Amino acid sequence: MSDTRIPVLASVKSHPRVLERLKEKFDLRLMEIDGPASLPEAERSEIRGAAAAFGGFSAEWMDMLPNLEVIASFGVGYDAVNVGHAASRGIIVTNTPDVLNDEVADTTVALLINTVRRLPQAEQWLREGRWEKDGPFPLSPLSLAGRHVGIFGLGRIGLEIAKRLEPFKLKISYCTRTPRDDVPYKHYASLLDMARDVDTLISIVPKTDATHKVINAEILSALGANGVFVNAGRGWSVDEEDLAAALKNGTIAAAGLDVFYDEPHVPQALVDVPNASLLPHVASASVPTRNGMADLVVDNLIEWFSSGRALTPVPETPQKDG
Ligand code: NAP
Ligand code: 8YV
Repeated sequence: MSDTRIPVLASVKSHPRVLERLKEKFDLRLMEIDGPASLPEAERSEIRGAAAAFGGFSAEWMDMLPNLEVIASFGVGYDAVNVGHAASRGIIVTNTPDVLNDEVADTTVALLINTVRRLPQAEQWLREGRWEKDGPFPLSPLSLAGRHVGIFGLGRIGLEIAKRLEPFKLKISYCTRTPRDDVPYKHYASLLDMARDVDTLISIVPKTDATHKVINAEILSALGANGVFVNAGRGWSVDEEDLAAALKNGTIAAAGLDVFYDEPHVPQALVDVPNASLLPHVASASVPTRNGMADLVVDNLIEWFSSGRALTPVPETPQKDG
C-alpha cells in the first residue's frame, strides 16, 4: 500500500527525536548532509516540508524542491537558513525560540564564572595530582563580585542572563537598537559607549549583517585591562584576531567563548592563551533542552500541515493573517 502521508525531508544528521517523530507522522525522506541533490527529481517535487539541521538550508536546496512550503529549523538562531530566498518563494521558516532560554542563560553565567574564577583550570590542577604535589591552586586574579556587566542583546536569552545576574548583586546595563521599557537597566545605543562604562561584556546577539565583527580591538580596548568578555551568541560578531591579541597583551583580562567564527575550527591563538575559557558550542546542549527544541521543530511541521499556521515562524517569513 502506498504511503498517503505528507512527504517531508530531513537530514540524516538531524536530532534523533526529530527523525523519530517525523517518521511517526509523515512520509519521511532522508537526505545526506550535502542536501536534496541525491534524491531523484520526481521525489524532490513531492517534498512539502523540511526539517533543517545544523548546516541550515540554502537557496539552492530550496530550488531543488519546487513544492516546498515550510522549513522547520533546529535552533533559535536561523542564520544558516536563507530566509530572504524563502520569503521570495513564499516558504515559511520556523525556529525554536524560548524552549532553550534557561539552558543557554545558565550556561552563559557558568561560563562567566569559569572565566573569572578559573574553575576548569582548578579542577584540572586537582585531577593532575598537583594539589597534593604542588599545593593550593593559585588565587584567581579576578573576582565576579562588584562587576558591571554590559549585555549586548537583551532579547529572550539576554533577559534571562540579566535576571540571573541580579542576585549576584552585579550592576547591569545593555545595548540593543531599541530600548526596552520593561527593565530597570541602563540602555546604550552604542556598543562602544557601553564598553567604556562596563568591565564585563556578554554578547548574545544574532548573526546579521549589522553584527559582523563588531567586537573588535576598539571595543576590547574600551572594555579595559580588568575587562572580561563572554560570547554565547555567534562567533561571527567577534574579530577573533583582535580578541586573541587583546588576551595575549593584557588589553582585556579574560574571555569565555562558547561560539566561534568558523566552527568547529577554533583559532590556535585562542587555544594558546591561558586566560580564555573555551566551550564547543554547548550552551543549549542538554538532553532535555535539545529534546524540547526537537519537539518544537516537529510540532511546527505538524501544525503547519494541520492548520496552515506555523507555531514559531521567523519575522522574515511572516504568515498571512486569518
Ligand atoms: P532575540 O530574542 O531575537 O534577541 C536578540 C537581541 O539582540 C535583541 O535584544 C535585539 O534587540 C538584539 N540585537 C539584534 N541585532 C542587534 C544589533 N545590531 N545591535 C544591538 N543589538 C542587537 O534572540 P534570542 O532568542 O535571545 O537569541 C539570541 C542569539 O543567541 C541567537 O540568534 C543565536 O545566535 C544565539 N544563541 C546561541 C546559543 C548557543 O548555543 N551558544 C544558543 C541559543 C542562541 P534589537 O532588535 O532592539 O536590537
Ligand atoms: C544550537 C544555537 O547549538 O539555538 C541556537 O541558535 O546556537 C544552539 O542552540 C544550534 O542551534 C544547533 O544547531
